[in-house]
Order: sequence, then C-alpha cells, then structure tokens
Amino acid sequence: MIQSSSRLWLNAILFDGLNTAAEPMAVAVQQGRIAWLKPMSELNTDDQSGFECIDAQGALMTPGLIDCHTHLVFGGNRAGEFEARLEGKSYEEIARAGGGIISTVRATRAATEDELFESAKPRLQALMADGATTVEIKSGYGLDLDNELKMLRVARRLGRELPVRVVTTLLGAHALPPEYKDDADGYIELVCNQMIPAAAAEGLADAVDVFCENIAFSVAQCERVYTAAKAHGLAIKGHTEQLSNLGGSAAAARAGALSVDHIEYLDEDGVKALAEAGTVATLLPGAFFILRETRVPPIELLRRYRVPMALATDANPGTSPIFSLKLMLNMACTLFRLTPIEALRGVTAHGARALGLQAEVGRIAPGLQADFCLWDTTNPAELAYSVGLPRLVQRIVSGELA
Ligand code: DI6
Ligand code: FE
Repeated sequence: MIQSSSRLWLNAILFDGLNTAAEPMAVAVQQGRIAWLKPMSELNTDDQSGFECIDAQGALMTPGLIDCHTHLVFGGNRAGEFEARLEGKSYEEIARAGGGIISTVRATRAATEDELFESAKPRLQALMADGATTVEIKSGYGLDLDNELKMLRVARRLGRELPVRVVTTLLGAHALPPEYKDDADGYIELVCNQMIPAAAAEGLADAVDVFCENIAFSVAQCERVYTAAKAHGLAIKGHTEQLSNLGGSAAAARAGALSVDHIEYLDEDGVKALAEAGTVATLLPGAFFILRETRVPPIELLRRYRVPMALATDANPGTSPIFSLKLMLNMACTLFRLTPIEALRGVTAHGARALGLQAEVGRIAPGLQADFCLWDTTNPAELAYSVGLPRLVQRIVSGELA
C-alpha cells in the first residue's frame, strides 16, 4: 500500500468523521494522505493542477469505517450452539457446560495457521465489502502461549495480504482454559509472564484485552494483566459490564484503557470514571441482539458526561456472528437509540480513538491517512436507516481504490 500519486476528489458530500460539511467539497490526496479540503465554491483551476481528478458526482464521502472490536480469527463455528439457545439454553449455561468460548478454543487449537487464515479471510472481506478500512482483531481462542501467538500471526498476515489496516489485540484473558480449571490466578500468571512478553517481543500485539466477568476473570486479575501490558508498552482495553456490574470499566479507566467494551451494566460512577480518564465507551449491539439482552448501555449518561461512544461488530462465532458494520449502524439506532450521526462517529472518529489511532484514521482531515468510502446516497443518515443499502461505490485505502 505504498503509493505516490496525487488525486483530487471533486463534488463530495462530506461527513468528516464528526460532522457533515455544509457544501460540496474537494478532497486532495498526496502520497496516501489527505493533503487539503476545500469547498467546491472556493476551488480554482490552479488547485487542480498536478492531480488526477475524480468526480464524486455529489456522492456521500465518509472516512473508511473502523471496526474497533472483532474476534474474526477462529476455528470451527457455533451454529449448533445457536440452535441450542433456540431450544432454551442460555449463553452462560452453555459456557459452564464446556461449550461456548471453550468449544471454539478446541477448534482453534486444532487448526493450522493456514486454515485459520483461509477461514478468517472471507469474514474480513465481508467487513471490507461494506466499508471497513481498519479492523481490530483479537486473539483469545488459543488460551495457551503457542496458540495465542498463532492467532496473532494470522491477524497480522491478514493485514499484510488484504487492502485493510489490521490492528491486533492479545486477549489471553478471555476464558479459563481446561488445563487451568480451578486455577485462574495461575492462568493469569501465564498471561502476564509469558504471553504478554512474547507478543510484545515479536511485535504481534498492539494492545491487550481482558474479559472481566463472573464467568471469566475478576477485576483484580484484570488489573494484573493491565500492569503487565503497560510494562511492555502495550495499550489496554476491556470487555466489561457485559453481563453484570463488577466495576471492571472503572478499573480499566483508572489503568488508562483506550476503551471499555459492551458496558450494558455500566453505572453512573463507571461513566464518570470513563469521562475522567478519557476512555472510549464501545457499544456492541450485535452481541446484545444475538443474546436477546434487554439491559441497554447507559447512553444518556454517556452523553451527559461526554464520553465518546465507539461502535463495533464484536464479530465472533458465539455472541455476534455478524460481519457488517453497516448493520451495527442500524442496530445502534434501533436498539440503543443513538442518532445516525452518533452511530457514524462510532465507526469513524470515535472508533479510531478506541484504538489510539485518532492521529492516523477515522476522520477526513489534512495529514490523516486517505482512507475513505463513497456511498450511493447524499444523506449520512441513510447509512444507518437502511439495511443492505446504500451501496458502497468506492473504498479507498491510502488514497488507492481498494
Ligand atoms: N464477550 C463476548 O461477547 C465475546 N467474548 C467476550 O468476552 C464472546 C466470544 C464467544 O462467545 O466466542
Ligand atoms: Fe468481544
């Protein structure tokens, strides 16, 4: 994705990641980055010299969409569990009976790196097909040193071989593997003393995540993981307050987390902690939808305390087998009552912040990577309003049609 061409998009209706421009815009790209923006009414012929011009014909331009939370590398699938839930079993019951995450762990451990790559590729391509240009991918189905690193290598390879930016997160503390039954502290030691140092040394992880929940790890255990991650220069994130309120979000915020994700059970003290720390609240309506949850994240409180809300698919084989950010835009509005613009900020500017990449992607602004999408509509709200439409007309990564 290295290029040097200069291109100028003309006549675009611009949603820049935060707001919609009042009039049609020209967007100039040089060497893969956004060079400048100008209203069409102020553009003169000199501005266009040296550029290959592309007429957007009044189409909506948004930043390339950012999926800041996925688990799209995994072995097998859980269609059988989907059927079991339809027969009345709960996610927690299935997890306690050795199904759920642990069944994906068995399949992931059994898969070769090539097999994982080949099965993950169409999932990532599905996200790209409706506008994703940056995708975070977590490990968390290996749960031992070799298999966690294997997953991260697959994620890195996806980023190298496909025209999309991939950010990787070590989620060793996702579930307790069978070998450590009744020894969660021992497993956390393995995460802290072996997985984190190895992932950092090999440059395989950009961040470290945890699942802080009654069926996973305690706040104190998650805090140990955060300390180790920070000691190795890695950013931190958390799956927190998804099924109950343990105070994991506040603990993550105090430790300096980029984001806390799910947060259906977050309370006002938790929201205050996010606001104070500048931690992003990531909403995952796909998991909420699939699990038929009824407890909605505290959107009004997040607004009141001005906590930026990101929005992601949580694409995974169990709770969110959904590979579409556009569907998330609709679900964030219909299920969580976000406005379409709030939802769009969630998959652009605020999604970038949830990855610590706000200086690189997520907005159409001078100096940032030229990652953007053109859509077959003029109205940003239509991206959330309609499912299946509007069509993606162009997906640009580093100024190149991808
Ligand atoms: N919360 C989730 O929703 C996913 N992981 C997590 O910590 C579920 C992952 C799975 O069921 O495979
Ligand atoms: Fe998740």
